[in-house]
Amino acid sequence: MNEVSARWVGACDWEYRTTFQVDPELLHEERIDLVFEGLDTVAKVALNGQMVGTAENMHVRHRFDVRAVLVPGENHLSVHFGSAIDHARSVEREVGARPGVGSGTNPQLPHQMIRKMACNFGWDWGPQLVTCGIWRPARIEFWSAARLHDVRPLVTQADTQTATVEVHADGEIAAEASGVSLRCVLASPDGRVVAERDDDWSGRPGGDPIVLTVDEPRRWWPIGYGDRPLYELRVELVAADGRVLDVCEQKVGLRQVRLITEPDTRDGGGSMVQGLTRGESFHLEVNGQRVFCKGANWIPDDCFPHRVTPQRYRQRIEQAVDANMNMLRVWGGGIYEDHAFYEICDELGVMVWQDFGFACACYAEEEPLRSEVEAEARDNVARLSRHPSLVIWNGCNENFWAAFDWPAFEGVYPNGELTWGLGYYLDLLPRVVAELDTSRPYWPGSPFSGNLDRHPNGNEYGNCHIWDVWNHDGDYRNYLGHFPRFASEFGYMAPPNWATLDRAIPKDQQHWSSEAMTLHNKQKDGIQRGLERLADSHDPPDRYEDQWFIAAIEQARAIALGCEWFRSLSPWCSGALYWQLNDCWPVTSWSAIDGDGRPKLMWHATQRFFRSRLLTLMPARVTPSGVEVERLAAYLHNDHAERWRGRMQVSRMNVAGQLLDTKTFAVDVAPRGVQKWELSESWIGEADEFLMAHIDGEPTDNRAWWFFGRDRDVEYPTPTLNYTLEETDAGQRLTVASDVLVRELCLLADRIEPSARIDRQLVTLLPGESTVFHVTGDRRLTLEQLTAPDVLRCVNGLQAMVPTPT
Ligand code: BMA
Repeated sequence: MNEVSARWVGACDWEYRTTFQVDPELLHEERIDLVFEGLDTVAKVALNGQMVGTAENMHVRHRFDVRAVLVPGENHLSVHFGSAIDHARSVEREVGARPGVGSGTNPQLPHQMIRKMACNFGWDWGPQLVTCGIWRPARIEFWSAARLHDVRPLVTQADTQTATVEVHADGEIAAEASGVSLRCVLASPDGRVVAERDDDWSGRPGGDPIVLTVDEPRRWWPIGYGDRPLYELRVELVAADGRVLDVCEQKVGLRQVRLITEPDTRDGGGSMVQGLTRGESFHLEVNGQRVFCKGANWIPDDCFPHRVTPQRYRQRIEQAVDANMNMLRVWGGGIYEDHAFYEICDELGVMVWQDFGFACACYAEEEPLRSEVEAEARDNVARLSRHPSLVIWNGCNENFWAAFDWPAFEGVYPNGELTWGLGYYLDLLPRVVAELDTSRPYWPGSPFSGNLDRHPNGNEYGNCHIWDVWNHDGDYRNYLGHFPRFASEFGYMAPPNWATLDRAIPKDQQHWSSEAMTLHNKQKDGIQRGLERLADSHDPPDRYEDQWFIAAIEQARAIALGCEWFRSLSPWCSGALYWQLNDCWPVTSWSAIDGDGRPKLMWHATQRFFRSRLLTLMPARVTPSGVEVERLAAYLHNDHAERWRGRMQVSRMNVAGQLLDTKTFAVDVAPRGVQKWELSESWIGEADEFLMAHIDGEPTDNRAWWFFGRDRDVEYPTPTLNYTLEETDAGQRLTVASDVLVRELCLLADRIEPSARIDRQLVTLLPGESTVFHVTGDRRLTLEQLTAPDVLRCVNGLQAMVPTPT
């Protein structure tokens, strides 16, 4: 409950003070700047009692001239922060109140009236902890003649023969310095100079770039499509007398990105799924190669973002890569992340979809906000344009959709009188991108359908967010009623892992709707909705342990179904980014990784459904009603550059273990292709039946399953499990064998040891099969601990809720 007791912090003004010494020698430099990489947010900066600057935007860098104020010896710096809440309210009075949502169960605050990370005011997964302070590094720069500010190496073209890098160097000339020139040297990843040029330099943004041409470039590719060679760019400012005045070194990835939006020339746009009509493509192409974007949405990884170190970014992004993702969408209600985030993405080949900072609200286009918005767009486009991983700029999160038809936004569009941000998304932001960054596309919104004549969240055009499944329709099989061109959000809630709950929620409050659990579930009606979802397929149990397990399993199944279906729609669909990868604190949310960095069961499911070679059983055609499936088909997804050949076996069985039918097919999937085998209607089975498909030579993890019944209606057999525990150099191996079908076996070892990590979860075994769990952590666990009732669990036995392993 600490969130509530800390809320007063955001309502106060704060002052930060420090004293520092200056070496008199340094005062010989012509210019002295006090530089803040980030001030959060409404600040007045004074040096030695004199005001040197003000700030009202968390998302921009600030530079204040302190030449006249700085003294040799002792100096006193103070930064006074006004309450961000008061500031937002006063701007609201000035420009007029506007609708905004997002804060979930937190008290509603006008987050859109200040340029500060919106979710700091609380979100439907985040606490309301309105921060204030110096959140990124600060320093004093002493310099003479000229300095570099941002270097934007824009890769405007990259094919197999040549790549073009336009080096734009923005900076400043101190006084009368003339004859300053710019020298650019580009070296290949193995250190060979491949391009080099000198030119005059005006220091002004918008000046002519230095154009470097690289022959036979080694191109940067997203993970799964090729390597990620990074070239080294060195840019020097050189004075007339040959002195080097400033240097900037950066890594450059040579790649070309395009967003292809073209009308379909045939029904379904080439998809194997029947029943699709026509619309317009929406896909990203990197180096001329179409990519299917597999990933999730990224939110600030901590409610106090300064705590997110490069190591933590790496851990989180590696978790995304280990789950076979190739894209993260940095969502607009958070922050423009640190370079470290994008550098790791550059290195690992994770494409970044970057939103501008607008989410779920109407944004005034008048002053004092307008200039801040422009400054912020310019600053961040200039700062981040060097990263090859950043493949698309996006105007806003859900603001078109909200203006079109969200109840709280009634009267905003088309005939409303107040501005709501349209001019930002369709004019200001694309203008800034066109001026400063010609190396990647811009798209006005997520979702957006290409023009204002169409609903922004349709299936046939642009990208879409699918929220009616979790929020309204219930049964997650309704994902099958959607056929997006690019699904940039869809989510299903589940609680955090046990060790995370234990840290944050007292034991006696670990139940579905205790006071603490309610505070740690921020969706309006989230508690109730979660219970309704539990009831979709089960008779909800009383014990929280059982509710927890069902919620975690259902989240994994729901998002697996959505992602496998959207992949099956390819090439009609070209992206599945679920909501959301991470959390910023311990909370019941839609995340795959909880607030303490522990993967949920859904993360383990992600490893399978985002595999580059995936076998899945899905409907043969679009089912507008969602749940009713008339025919199934096996789809093989081959995201490799080589063909996928083999023999596929599809079997119809019942949960008692009887084989009812089986078929084999010769498989030959084209590189980067999808192949489909339709099964006859007679393969639609009874509630206690299921289909299983497998390809010779593929690991058993890559089997596809389709269970016809809801758990409530299926009598899974009671397993007699056999266990063996072995010690290994890395940790422990638990082998589990079963005599009967076991559905979704999980080892929830963090219940007994918070540091425990398990390599796999959700393992379905046929009668007579076994599986091995690798356990690592700070402590060895006993067989008894690992096989205790709430630790080793499966779906069998859920009806009775009596754990039955022997
Ligand atoms: C969408 C997102 C977020 C939100 C999520 C869950 O609206 O863009 O704003 O957290 O759904 O409701």
